[in-house]
This record gives sequence, structure tokens and C-alpha cells, in this order.
Amino acid sequence: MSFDVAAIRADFPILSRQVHGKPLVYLDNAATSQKPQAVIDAIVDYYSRYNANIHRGVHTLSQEATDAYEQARIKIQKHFNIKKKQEVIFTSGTTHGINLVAQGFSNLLTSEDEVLVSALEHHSNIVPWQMLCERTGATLKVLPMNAEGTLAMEELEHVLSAKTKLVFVNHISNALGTINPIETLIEKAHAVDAAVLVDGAQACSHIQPDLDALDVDFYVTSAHKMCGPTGVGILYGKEEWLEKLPPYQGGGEMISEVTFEKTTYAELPHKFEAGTPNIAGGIAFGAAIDYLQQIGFDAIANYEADLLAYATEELLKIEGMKIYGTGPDKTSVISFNVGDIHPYDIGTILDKLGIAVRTGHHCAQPVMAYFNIPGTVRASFAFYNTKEEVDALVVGVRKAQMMLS
Ligand code: C6P
Repeated sequence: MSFDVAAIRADFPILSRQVHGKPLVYLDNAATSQKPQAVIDAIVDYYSRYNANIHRGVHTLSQEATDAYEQARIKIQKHFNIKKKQEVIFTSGTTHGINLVAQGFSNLLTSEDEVLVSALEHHSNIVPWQMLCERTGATLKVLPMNAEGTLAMEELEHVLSAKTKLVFVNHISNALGTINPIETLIEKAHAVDAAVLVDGAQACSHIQPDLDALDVDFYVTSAHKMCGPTGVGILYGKEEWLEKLPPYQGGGEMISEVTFEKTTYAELPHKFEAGTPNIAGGIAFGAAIDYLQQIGFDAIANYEADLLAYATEELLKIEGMKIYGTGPDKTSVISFNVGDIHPYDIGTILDKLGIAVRTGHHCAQPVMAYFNIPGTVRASFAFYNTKEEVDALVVGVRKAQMMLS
């Protein structure tokens, strides 16, 4: 069956709008994806028909809301091939998940320990660990990158040792699109008894990770990158780790019993889910997973690979085009500069043409520092983008180049 991109686009109401009088060409999918009608409907349905707090009420609405929310957890569990449903913790997104784990390790590290971060990380997967090191005295080591924008795996033996207690790496780099060799990193980290957290924020819209097969200790992602709503995501953690970590926040729903003398905590996953969660968001996350599964991740990967190859070829025809992130394994992200034109100027002209890209350091300043640039223009493609939109981008960049040179 061929990939019917026109039918898919019809599922996304926003894709038919105009920006500055031009059809929207949305190429900022790495920042956040657009939402299909099925996801929008799930949110409207919850608020119109069964809005209620969960896990608390005996009344029908509360039970319906609780069922829908817990069904979404099970959908997520199955999607990521997670062994136990209590290993799925709802969060507000990737940043929340990483901070939860980093905070949890505060009493598990000493000044003798080391933690290892990759050079390709988003600030969300650097700063919480730096804060952890400040609290514990542990040392932050960095696995360097190379000119292709891939990890310098040959350096691993110099930065990973018996002192390493934690390794954190993104599955896919948001700044460059590089797919990192997480299987190898997990295996090598486990060989020295270090736990691994993988930041899957950029991965889960392109591939379907099998977390059981990966044997990863923690995996975090955000629904909004996967056609779901903002303000919701998951932390997966192996049960033995989640049992070991203390609660992140205290409050309602995360307790078993409270007295003024002592509080005991709820079982997983509730121990980490204090307060009223983003109920509509969790339910709509489930709807987003249904939607993506119905399209199929093999179909998505094939279509996006084709789009990436076409866009790379066409953009490279532009004089002065420099693409950052040229490794063999990458997803549909193209980070580039043209001559010495500032990325912001290109982004502003593209916007006038209805084309949405991200410009700047993409919350990955160490990656930009490595290339000695202030930032890039980043075009990030989703399965609902088309070759015609790639052509519009290429025309737009040429126009910007003419105007700015
Ligand atoms: N990257 C981008 O334009 P949140 O904001 O918590 O949903 O995700 C943070 C985050 C963590 N790790 C990676 C690899 C990411 O790409 C992101 C979000 C967006 O690249 C917004 S900065």
C-alpha cells in the first residue's frame, strides 16, 4: 500500500491554514509536532463528556476518567514494550522526567562517583545532571562528538570506568538528527554497572523503541513531539530503580498514609505522580499513539528517509550551503547555514513565505560551540510533509540568500 500523504494531511486541520497569505509549510516538527483531529477530539471529548478528577471519586464521571487515563497508560506500556504498567510514570514531559531521576539520585551518589553525558545533548539532559553533581560532589564527564555530528565512540573507554554510576544520552539529537548508538552505550555502561537514561524526546515520532529489548534503565519522552498534546510525557524506569528512588514531589495521590509523625508512600506508579495530573493530556497521548500506530512506524520511517534524502540533495545545490550532522544514521532533521548569513535572518524571511523552521542554538549550545557557530537554521520533517514543501523551502532559502547577500 502506498503512503497516502494527501489523506494523512487531511487529518491535520492546521496544515490547511495560511501564514502571511501563503500556505503554511510547517518544518519545525522537532520543536513540536502538529496534532491530528483524533487527538484534538480526544481532548474535546474528555472536557465535554466526562471531565472529573481521577483515582478519587466514586461517581461515574470520575470512574470514566480514571478508566480512560489508565487505559492510556496501558496503551503506552504496550507501545514501548514495557514489562509492567507500574513502570510507566506520567510526567509533564521529557524535562520533568529527567529532573525526577536526577533529583532521585541525590542520595545515591558521592564525590567519588562520576556521571557521563554525551556531547550531543539538549540542555534538558545536561543541566539537571550538573545540578546533581553540585549537590553530590560527583564529577560530570563528557563523551565527545566528531565533525560528522556523531559520538566519538572510540573515546568511550577514556570516559567510562568503574567510577561511572550513570550515563545519559539522547536517542536522537535534536540539533542534528543523529541517531546515537544507544544499544552499544547501554551494553558498555552495564558492563561497569552504570545505569543509563535515554532521552527519547526526538526519537518517538520516528521510531518505536522496544524498551524491554533495549534493557535501558530509564527512558523519557514527551507526547507533544508524537502528535500528542503539550504538558504530558512519560518516564519509563525499571521497577527496581523506581523502587530505589525517593518520591520527587510530595502531595495528594502519592501517599499510602499520612500522619504528622510519618507518611508512607503509595505504590508505583503513584509514588511519582503527586497532585492532579494532566488528565486530558494523558488520554490524548493514548489517542496519538493509536493514530501513529495506524499509520505504522515502518511506513513513517521509509517515507521520512525518502524526504530526508530529497531535501538534502536539493539543499546542497544551493551555493554556500553547509549542513551540520552528516553521519550515516540520522532522522529527518537538516541543520544548516548558508555562507555567513545569520540563521535568524533566513528564518525571518522564510516565515514571511509561510515556512516555519527553527533558528538558533536549539537548546544545544555545546553542539554549536563544537562547530564554532552561533546557531543554525533547522528544518525538521514529519510524515505529513511533502516533496513540494521541500521545494518551497529550497526556493525560500534561495530567495533569502539573494536578499541578504
Ligand atoms: N526540544 C527542540 O526544538 P520538553 O520541552 O520537556 O518536551 O523536551 C525537552 C527536550 C529534551 N531533549 C531533547 C532531545 C529535545 O529535543 C527536547 C525538546 C525542542 O529541539 C524544544 S527546545
